[in-house]
Amino acid sequence: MENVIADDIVAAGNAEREKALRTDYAALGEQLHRRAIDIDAILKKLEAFGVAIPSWGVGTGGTRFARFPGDGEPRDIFDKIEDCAVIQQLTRATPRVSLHIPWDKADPKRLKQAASRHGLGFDAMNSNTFSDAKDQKHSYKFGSLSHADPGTRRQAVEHNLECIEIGRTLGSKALTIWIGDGSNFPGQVNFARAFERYLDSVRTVYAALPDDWRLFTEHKMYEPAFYSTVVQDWGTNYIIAKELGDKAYCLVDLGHHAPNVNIEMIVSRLVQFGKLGGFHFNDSKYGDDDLDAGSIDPYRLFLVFNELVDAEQSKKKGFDPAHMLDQSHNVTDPIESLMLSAIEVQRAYAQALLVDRNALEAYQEANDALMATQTLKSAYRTDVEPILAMARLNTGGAIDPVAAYRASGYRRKVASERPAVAAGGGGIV
Ligand SMILES: [Mn+2]
Repeated sequence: MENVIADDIVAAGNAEREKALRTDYAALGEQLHRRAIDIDAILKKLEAFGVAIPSWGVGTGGTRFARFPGDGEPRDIFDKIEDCAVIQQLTRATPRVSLHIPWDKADPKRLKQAASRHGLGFDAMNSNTFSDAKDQKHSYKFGSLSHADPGTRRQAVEHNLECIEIGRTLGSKALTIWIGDGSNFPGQVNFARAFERYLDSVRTVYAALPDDWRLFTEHKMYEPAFYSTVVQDWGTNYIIAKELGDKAYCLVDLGHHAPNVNIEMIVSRLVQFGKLGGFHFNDSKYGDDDLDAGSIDPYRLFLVFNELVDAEQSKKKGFDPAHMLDQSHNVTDPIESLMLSAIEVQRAYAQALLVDRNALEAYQEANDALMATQTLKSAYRTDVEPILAMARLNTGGAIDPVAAYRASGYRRKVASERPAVAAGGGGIV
């Protein structure tokens, strides 16, 4: 396996920090021991935990107003894989890349080689019927899988079938469908007919799914359509997964809900009825869906993981959610943002593992609201950084990934090798 960042740079940074880390880890271990928690068992779980990087996330995003390109942005999927390899090498938390077709279209053999050279695998495939590809026959201006015209729907279905075919050769095991279909004016679209057409289309895609694959459908409240959206919320998404069958699951993108919606409760419902497929992690403040995971409301991220750990520990049948980041970086180096976001997701998982579930249940049964919520808070307040850093050290990563990355000069190096790119995928789904 080929490391992109020189091993001696990572080793030098770790040597500087290892002693302090071991002291902090031992102190936290003692503290957790008093709470009857085995720190090494938590560490093992964290070492095995991964979240996928979206290929489009390593380029600078942009808004509908402007895009301000960064230095040394990836020019194609092979540059993107190299950037993803840096994130994985330093964090050891992102072993897979989630591809987007057609943005990442390339010879599958070369793709596979490029990824395995860096020890990376492929996560869910993402189709794109929310923008028109070059030379495509029918436009998606008025929709894709739910379009009024059967020819346009067929084209959108065929694109999804192609994504499955590409994914098969790459070793992917899932297809994620998000569509921008909807309307901007009351009366523009008949809600029921549009949804019926969507279901018809997606049934054809589902029928082509290999036996060991899963289909994830992703809901989003609005944007690009601003009056109505065909797959607008988790209720509609649940209906889709239910209509399609056992291989169909709902994907929850944290930024795709109205502000203040209780997302952890949606997660619980989907888990309870066996339809939680996975996540696109990010954060948001208003109606946006692109800020760095854990940057605005880390407590909410923790509460989501609290539900996931609850499900994991109660050994719910078929419970195996996919974890992916989906965010867009406008003012930071995408590699740094993605490294820290992956760590934020890990942190929420580690904190959720610390919840005393027996105590919590007892407080719930006794209607002790105050102590129940304190049980969550005491897990959330624990600084688990030594566990995360130790997991990185043990698996060959960097104790401080951003410091190692900056010391490596990687961005300066690729800036001189990669001519500036004007456009690129913007992390908009
Ligand atoms: Mn998404």
